[in-house]
Amino acid sequence: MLHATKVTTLERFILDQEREYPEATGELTNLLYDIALAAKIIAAQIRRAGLVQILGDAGAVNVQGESQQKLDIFANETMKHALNRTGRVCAMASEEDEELIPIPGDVEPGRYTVLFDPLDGSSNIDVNAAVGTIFSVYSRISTGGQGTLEDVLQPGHRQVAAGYVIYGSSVMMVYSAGHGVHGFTLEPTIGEFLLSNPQMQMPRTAKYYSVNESNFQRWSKGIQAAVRGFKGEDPERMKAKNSRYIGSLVADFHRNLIKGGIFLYPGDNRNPNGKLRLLYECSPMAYLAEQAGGAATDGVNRILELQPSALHQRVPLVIGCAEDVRFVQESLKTHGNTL
Ligand code: P6P
Repeated sequence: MLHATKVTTLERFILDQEREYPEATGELTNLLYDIALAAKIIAAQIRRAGLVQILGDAGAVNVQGESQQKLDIFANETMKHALNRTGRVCAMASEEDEELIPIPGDVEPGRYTVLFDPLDGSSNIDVNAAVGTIFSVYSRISTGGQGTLEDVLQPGHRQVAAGYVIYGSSVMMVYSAGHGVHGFTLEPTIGEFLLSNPQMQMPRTAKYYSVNESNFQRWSKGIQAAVRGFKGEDPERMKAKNSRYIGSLVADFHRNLIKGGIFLYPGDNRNPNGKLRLLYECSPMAYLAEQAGGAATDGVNRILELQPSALHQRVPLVIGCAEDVRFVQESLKTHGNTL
């Protein structure tokens, strides 16, 4: 039974945060609502996916050369329409759009840029596995008019907010604006995100390791040694961890955030920079990981310090409990990181 006095909506929580942290402005608050609205619309469409025959490839192919599911397109258009006429955004970037996304000419560009993967893990839709939306928010650098590449190609430590929505057994929005990580669960009967996981903290060590082991033969010796360590090759050094891999970054990250885990998408001798994109997958997840007491590297370097050079550039990712991220760094030092 819902009691208005007992629930904290996303709106009330953000307004309380705004009061507590004077540097937070109403604009960023409203931007997070805009994203929450898009999430509710996407969630509703995903729930209906099996019924309205929008499963299956839309025939188009995205900039990554991956076939676009109709829900990919829907989620992308929903995110763009929720943001582009608010006057809060000067430019956007999306996994589904090759170029920077401008703001309509009749709208005064705002002070933020938003980068997003509108439907990450979409290949899992047809098998009803969890998928997600990932978002990253920066303050613009350029001084007015349409946003430019300079406004989006920023290192992750300059993010003012980041988060994801996971469309799973329930729909959750997890975000940080620099003061901890907070999780909200969608209460569908009232269409509100309610605070369910305040101040989320990653456990100190990982219970799970999460990696696509079919790539094992193509990894560097250092990554191979680290994964053997996670499997308990040297129990004196590290007990064996459970293996869990959903193949959806948001779902794998969300489990690791709550239960404690380490996720790896390393480079290999076929794709030296791995598969995941720096700007709208690795940087926002790294921001959350650090805010929750975890860590994120490309194996060696802190993700949040990488200077992006292109919208869709890929980087290797090692993210999760800080102790285990350090273990991978040590393994690369000891065994080498050449592919
Ligand atoms: P693989 C989904 O396509 C995605 O971009 C991430 O969500 C996920 O972590 C990764 O790719 C899975 O890739 O090669 O293991 O199927």
